[in-house]
Amino acid sequence: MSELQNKVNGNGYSAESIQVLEGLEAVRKRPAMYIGDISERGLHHLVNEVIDNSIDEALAGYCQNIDLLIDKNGWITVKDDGRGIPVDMHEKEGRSALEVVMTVLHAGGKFNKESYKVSGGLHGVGVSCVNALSEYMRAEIHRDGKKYEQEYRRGAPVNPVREVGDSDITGTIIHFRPDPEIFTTTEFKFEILADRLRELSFLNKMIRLTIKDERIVEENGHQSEEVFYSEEGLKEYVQYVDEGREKLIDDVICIETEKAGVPVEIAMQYNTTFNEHLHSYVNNINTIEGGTHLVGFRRGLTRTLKRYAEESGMLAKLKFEINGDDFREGLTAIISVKVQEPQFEGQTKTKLGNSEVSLAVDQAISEMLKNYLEEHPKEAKAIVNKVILAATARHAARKARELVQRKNVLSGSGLTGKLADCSNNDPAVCELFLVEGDSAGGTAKQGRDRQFQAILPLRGKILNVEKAMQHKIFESEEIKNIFTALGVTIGTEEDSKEINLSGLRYHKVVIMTDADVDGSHIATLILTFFFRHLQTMIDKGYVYIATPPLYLIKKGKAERYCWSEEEREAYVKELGAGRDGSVHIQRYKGLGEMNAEQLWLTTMNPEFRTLRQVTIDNAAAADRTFSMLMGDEVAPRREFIEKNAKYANIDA
Ligand code: 0RA
Repeated sequence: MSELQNKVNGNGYSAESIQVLEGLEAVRKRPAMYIGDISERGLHHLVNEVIDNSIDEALAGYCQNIDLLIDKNGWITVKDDGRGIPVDMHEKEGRSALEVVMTVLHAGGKFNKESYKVSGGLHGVGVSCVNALSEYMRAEIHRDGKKYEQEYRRGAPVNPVREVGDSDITGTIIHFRPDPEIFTTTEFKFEILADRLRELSFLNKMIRLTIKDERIVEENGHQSEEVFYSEEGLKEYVQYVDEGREKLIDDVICIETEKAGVPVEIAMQYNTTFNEHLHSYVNNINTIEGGTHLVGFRRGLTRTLKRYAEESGMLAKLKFEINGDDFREGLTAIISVKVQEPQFEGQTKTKLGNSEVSLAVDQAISEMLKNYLEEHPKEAKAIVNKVILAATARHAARKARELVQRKNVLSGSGLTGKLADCSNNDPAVCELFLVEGDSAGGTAKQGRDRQFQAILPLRGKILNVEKAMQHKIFESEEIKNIFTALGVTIGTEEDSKEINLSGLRYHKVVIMTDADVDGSHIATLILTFFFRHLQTMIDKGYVYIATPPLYLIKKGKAERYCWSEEEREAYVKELGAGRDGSVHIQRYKGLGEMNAEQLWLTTMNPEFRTLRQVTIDNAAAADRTFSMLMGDEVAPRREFIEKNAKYANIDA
């Protein structure tokens, strides 16, 4: 009999509740099936799951404040001022409604039928799942002038729901400690949680969300308290994401409506950049793979703008076709829909499949845009001009691209002399190192395992793609080299941004730069390039950052590499500095200071190296970060860099 069941029986619980707990036992056996994974991402998912319940209460109109606390032990408390989870007897189950919500899989939604439950985590698993994966949980309910409480261990109630005092407030307080037996890490990151709250505050206007971190953090500049509140929702979200970009028109175009029973909210704005930035949500979940709502948005936008442009006569002189991409160049838009029974598809289950949503969004955007264009002729003209510019640039880009691809065909594999390729040709095991500078590139070529590691040296600062037009990107020697080495082609006749990964030759691409300011700038430029043009490679987990050591410490025959100041101090102490013989500390400022053997040993050898996988936790936040770091506007960039010493929001 399992530990879980033992505990329950010890408390005299019935056979029925054991059945229920078998459900939670399943969650503990296969946690990844319920929360995605058991690493940092899954861990933070627990918090999202709990907060989503409070958001539902807020969307139902009963809750205005949600407070998240990371206490000094690193444990979580989520408090809301809603009605409080009901504690009365649940007739069918024969126990408190609270206990049912906390211990029965998927009970939360079913149990309150009239509630319009649209929020709910990625997997929509409910708070009972969080309970199952917590070594300890406590629910505190304020309701009907009383305070009630129940505690749980690994999902099993420790006691029945009990009244513990009087109360003059209402609400729900959930405290939990994730189970270290389940998770590979139980350390919560302030930034990840704060980003999610910010996102939720924009997606659900007029709810006050706060976060407070009581842990002692040594780093400077760490903010331990933030409040998120958005009066205007998506409109402010667009302004937030686009803060670092120059506006084409002043207005954010917005709509909040319901079409065919589907609530639709859209906010969009044109800026002077050359990329499109669409972020879409279904029931507060970021649909990174898109889906029917995005299809409807694109279709409605293209049709409405095209009709306006044609009727205005502005396209008369244009010698080539305008395509869908052209209408979205420099467009930032956030689309949020609420769907009663969402069907999520795709690799990461973040692609909306419900066909009825496409028409709803299409109608919403068409109506909003048609009105806007009619009422704002000056702005409408600026938008159409931007579309024409985009079409013209696309034409130029195609010519440049064709030239590159033709050249590749002529020179056989098309690989430049710079690439030192590996001998294996199974992409699954092959690695491409993008190395800063020819000199470090040379060292890496000597040090590598040529069987599966390829080296492409890059000259200093590559093109800042954030500021460049499409055709410039294909004219850049370094970027052409990266595309060619990867074996990735981009753009077809119909879709100039389609990425074709079928020829991809490496499933690990490792960015290897010096561990100094210049090096991290170069790494950021390369990351920006991947984020803007090859994001699917990041999504698939193919992009990594190498971590060369900062120090080599020697004393007599003993030597050790160190990756941080703390490590260095500890080792110097361990060697007993100053007692006998001297300790020699070498600081590596660049890759070039290591010889081939050292570089292999510390940074390239899979047995000893640490690669940091680049992931995107929050696409809209990353979008903003890249535009802040690499965009045109200087003031927000300076402010951003001052606030975030490193890459704050890029979880690299
Ligand atoms: C079911 C019914 C009612 C409220 C809730 C659930 C509820 C759940 C959560 C979870 C976190 N915070 C929450 N707040 C409320 C309504 C009961 C009534 O009619 O008063």
